[in-house]
Amino acid sequence: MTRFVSKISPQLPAGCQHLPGYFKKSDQDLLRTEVRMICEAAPLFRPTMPRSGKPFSVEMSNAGPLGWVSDKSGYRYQPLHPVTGRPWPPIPHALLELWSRVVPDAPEPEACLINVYGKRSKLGSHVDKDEADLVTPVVSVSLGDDAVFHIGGLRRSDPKVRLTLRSGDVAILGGAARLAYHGIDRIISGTSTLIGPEGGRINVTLRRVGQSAGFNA
Ligand code: MD3
Ligand code: FE
Repeated sequence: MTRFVSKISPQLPAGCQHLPGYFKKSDQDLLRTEVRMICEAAPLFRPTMPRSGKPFSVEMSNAGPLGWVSDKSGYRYQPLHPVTGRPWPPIPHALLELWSRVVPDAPEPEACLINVYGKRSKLGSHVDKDEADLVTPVVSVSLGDDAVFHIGGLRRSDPKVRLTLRSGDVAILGGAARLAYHGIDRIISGTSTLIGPEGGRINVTLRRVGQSAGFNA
């Protein structure tokens, strides 16, 4: 007698959409170049944790009217680079076009956060809640090495699903998933040379911040 042992295929939470291979290689090359140009105008900085001052393992920069920063006094969005004091460069056209295609009804993004991961970088489980607008989806683009991403529910203790984000993938985080705990467990080094011979990963997120960019210590 045959027993049907069905393997439960991991279901993404409602509102979380993964679009594998959205960008072809030539688009990925263009986006990597755009990110390099942003980082020349707005150099990468290493954020630190509020209170503890512990440095992140990820380096960051931003484009757009507002950029996300974190230091001992808290997480916030601000119009000026924390080191150079200059405004952030504009969001590249290719990313504004992505936004208008995948979230056509949303108002334009105000922040484009660039996360740069080395082989050992990770991003602990967190909720993105520094925006006044917690309804408009967040749109993410992955470039370079594969990453193991996890997403759970509204509570840190909720069960998590894991998926691999690969170069060229887009993720749209809206609906209930907008306030879900998520993070990057690890980078799978040696899976891409898009960023350079040493590998590495870049993630770009487009966000609506909304009025009264909050101050959340
Ligand atoms: C789920 N970045 O910058 S992108 C972040 O790969 C962040 O660098 C990760 O989490 C990265 O805050 C994950 C996918 C992502 C982005 C925003 C989300 C997932 C999200 C917001 C709400 C829920
Ligand atoms: Fe996040």
